[in-house]
Amino acid sequence: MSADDGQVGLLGLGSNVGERRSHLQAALDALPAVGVSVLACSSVYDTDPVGDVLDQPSFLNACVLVRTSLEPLELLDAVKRLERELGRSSDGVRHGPRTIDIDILLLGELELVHERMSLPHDQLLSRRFVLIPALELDFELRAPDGRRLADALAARAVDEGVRWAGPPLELPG
Ligand code: PH2
Ligand code: MG
Ligand code: MG
Repeated sequence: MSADDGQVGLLGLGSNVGERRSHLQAALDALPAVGVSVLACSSVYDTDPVGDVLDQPSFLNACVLVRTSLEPLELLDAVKRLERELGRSSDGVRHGPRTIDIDILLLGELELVHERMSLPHDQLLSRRFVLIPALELDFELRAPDGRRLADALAARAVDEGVRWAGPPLELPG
């Protein structure tokens, strides 16, 4: 099976510890070796922390369009392995600081509720740090139920700061 098979997915990358942009780049660079082709990457954004832990450094976030033949749980295992290899400790606070976070936001039109993951990602439509880079990649993106990401962004209060912080990461060779 060639790398052109499979389906298009959307990943979210985040880091708020150390050399944040280097951690995002290292994650992108590691994807092809685990069966995930990188099609495009958004600009990088500096974003205010959201969620349960607000008192932590700001994040760099980006979104990545990928193509993969991996099944959802295989893809989850692959990104969790990469997170560990890139230095993320497994004992961190939920929603707390992390060297690298790789989230599976969309995988084709799949809808899945599993104890280990949901597709689409349950925060896909509610976080500006996801919607803004995702829409930069494709303004027509929709959730599998047809809801437009652009409409979700328009409906959100401009309360979470999201600031352009640099050009797209380099696509892996
Ligand atoms: N990730 C979280 C919790 N909060 N906030 C921002 N701005 N960016 C993130 O990537 C992020 C977060 C848990 O994964
Ligand atoms: Mg996350
Ligand atoms: Mg995660």
